[in-house]
Amino acid sequence: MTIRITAFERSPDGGRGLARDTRVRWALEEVGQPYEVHPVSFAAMKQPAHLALHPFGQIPTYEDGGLVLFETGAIVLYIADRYSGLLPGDANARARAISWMFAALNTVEPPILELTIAKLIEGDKPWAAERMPLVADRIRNRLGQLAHRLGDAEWLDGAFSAGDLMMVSVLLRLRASRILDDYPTLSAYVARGEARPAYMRAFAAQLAAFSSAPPPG
Ligand code: GTB
Repeated sequence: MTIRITAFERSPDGGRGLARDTRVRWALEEVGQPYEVHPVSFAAMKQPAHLALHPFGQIPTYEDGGLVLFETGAIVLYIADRYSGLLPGDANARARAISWMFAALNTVEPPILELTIAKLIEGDKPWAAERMPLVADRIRNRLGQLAHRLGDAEWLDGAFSAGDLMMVSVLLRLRASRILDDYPTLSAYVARGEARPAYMRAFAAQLAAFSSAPPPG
């Protein structure tokens, strides 16, 4: 049975690859596994059929035979564990790569999500402008620490791994804010991720799906 994932029928980002299905597509491309995509509308995501796959009514989900997964961290870890190409064979190196996956999701992504919330959801509040520098400072703090650890290395810990896949995916969301421009080594790191053929295939696939989707009704 072919692996099946869900993705936005029409992504609000206009096909810039920022929705979280892109990281799952990227992981599948890295390990060379074919997959099919089931597009879902915002309304369908909250219906029982989708809630049976994802308790929070979100995308992406992952189905393979009888296995149903949600949460991109769990999905990418499953893919990396099941197929070769995203985690090193050495047990310690493997554990370190998984640490970077968790760091991307639990330490670096939260302040970046705060920025999205501050802009898109709280932007019209009277205190929004006052809060924005605090939100940006939290991101800068993390980026400074990450840049320090990366140094001049190509990837976070030896060869490219699921840890880098997740970190690059998370950092990509900063592009529109230009904050990343102040961290040239991180910008170059993200560019290296985007230049990987597997990422380019994943990006093109989500863009094609967006282009061919019917206009929102
Ligand atoms: N922790 C979960 C995971 O990692 O899988 C989070 C999943 C999640 O947030 N899914 C979002 C969703 O389904 C899509 S990716 N949202 C609909 C809902 O909650 O009702 C988040 C996202 C959405 C849009 C953009 N964008 O347009 O730029 C970027 C990212």
